[in-house]
Amino acid sequence: MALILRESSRTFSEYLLLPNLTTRTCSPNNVDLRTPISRFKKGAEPAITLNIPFSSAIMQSVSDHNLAISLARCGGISFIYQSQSIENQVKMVSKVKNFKAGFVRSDSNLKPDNTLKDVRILTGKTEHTTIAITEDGTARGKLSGILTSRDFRLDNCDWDTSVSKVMTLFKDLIYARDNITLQEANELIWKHKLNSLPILDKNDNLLYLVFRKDFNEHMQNPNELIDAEKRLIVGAGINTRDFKDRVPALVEAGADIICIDSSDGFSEWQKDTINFIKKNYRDNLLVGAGNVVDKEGFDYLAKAGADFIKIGIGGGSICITREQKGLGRGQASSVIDVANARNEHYKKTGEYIPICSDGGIVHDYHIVLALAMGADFVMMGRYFARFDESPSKRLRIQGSYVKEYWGEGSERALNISRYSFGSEDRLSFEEGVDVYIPYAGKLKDNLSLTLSKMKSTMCNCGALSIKELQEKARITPVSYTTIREGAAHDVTLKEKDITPVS
Ligand code: MZP
Repeated sequence: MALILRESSRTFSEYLLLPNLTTRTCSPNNVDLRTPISRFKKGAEPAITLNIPFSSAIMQSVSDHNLAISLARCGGISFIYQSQSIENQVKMVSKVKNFKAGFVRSDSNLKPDNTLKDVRILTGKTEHTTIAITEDGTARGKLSGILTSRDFRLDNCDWDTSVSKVMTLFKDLIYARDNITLQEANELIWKHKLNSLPILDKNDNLLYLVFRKDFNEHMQNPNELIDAEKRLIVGAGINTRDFKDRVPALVEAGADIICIDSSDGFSEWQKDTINFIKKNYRDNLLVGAGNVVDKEGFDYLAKAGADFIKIGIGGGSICITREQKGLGRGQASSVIDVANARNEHYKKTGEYIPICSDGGIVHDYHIVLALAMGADFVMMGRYFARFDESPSKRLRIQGSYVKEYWGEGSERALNISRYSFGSEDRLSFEEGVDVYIPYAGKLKDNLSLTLSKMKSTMCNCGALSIKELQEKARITPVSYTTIREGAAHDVTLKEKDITPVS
């Protein structure tokens, strides 16, 4: 007969946190959300520490280079999706690694013999008023000059005048070379009262422009997650099939950490993949594995050598694995069980393996619960897919803006390597759905609201760090009526668009 667990499986919504003594030092400004993402020995430092405990899901509708750049600039990490060709994934990773905050590739470019009429057409399209004039009219051409709206009068000019007659000539420009830091570039901008500073290679080809107007924004990203060379940190998904080709290509592109993308990580294929990585790269390449939901799964992947372990089966907002296959476990129960196994492993071996709660975060407080239950960081799909920076389309449906979001197990994503076994080469049935979610605007704005709520909750729990939260938090299971009592009840909510009757 099957082994039947006594405890039923629970989700985050079935728990609440109890307040602890909030001391005077407990203010949100003092809360430190840094957290390890890779295996480390007692007393040592992990190779990568996140500045906020957030990672974005290995999904087509979530983690491309744009989202990865925005999230890393806020202190978290994206894992660029692997359900695409190696070549495309490598391009995305390279874009993140080559991104230089504040160094913008010029999107308005003309040749010296273009006319002011061409300028009018171009600025009408881009709405940008700084135009790089290069010999061949491309963003990477040899710089001939810069033209801005201050170089000619809109109300009194001959539209057939050639650009070369009015632009600031190259010989009169202040520019810098590629090895300049952002801070040095900004100092030059202020010193010479410039609006923009061209950055050139040694042959005077244009590489980037640094704009004065972006100065403040750069100063506002103190949490940026960067490597030793000050490049943004990025992760990448891999699978258990083409890893022998995909991993070297991702390493070459500069991926800082990789993660095996699978709906069920308790498998010999994961072990083989980790073995390959550890044999060829030793500890120079960090690899996460998963997903698992219990001690057995954790112990297997820990022994195989995973640097972090991801938890969750069936809890994702777009996931129908539990309906289709009757497989999975409530996310809270999974995290609690795996966290206990991780702590046991730490006690026994002195080796700490970070764990990630993946999927099923509905409310911001669920993140705090996941951390309090032992997770070191969370991975989210729906949360990030709502933002401008995610790769999916924004649409307007019945007057409201929505974004598209689809599961990796849906027909649309066709992520065969995540859902089928061995060398099976087709999806016989779907495990995910293709949906709309409410559009939410910019990643940075939403993230700062979530972080404020999390820090505030942590202060209520008397904790100034994730570690302290895990040591001090008291958590209670709740009944259905307690959950109902937690929302506004026995009142009539005012609808915002009701017009008062005078
Ligand atoms: P959520 O944040 O939208 O609730 O869940 C995102 C997580 O769901 C992903 O990180 C991944 O583990 C999982 N996922 C992605 N696609 C599917 C599917 O199609 C899925 N079933 O379960």
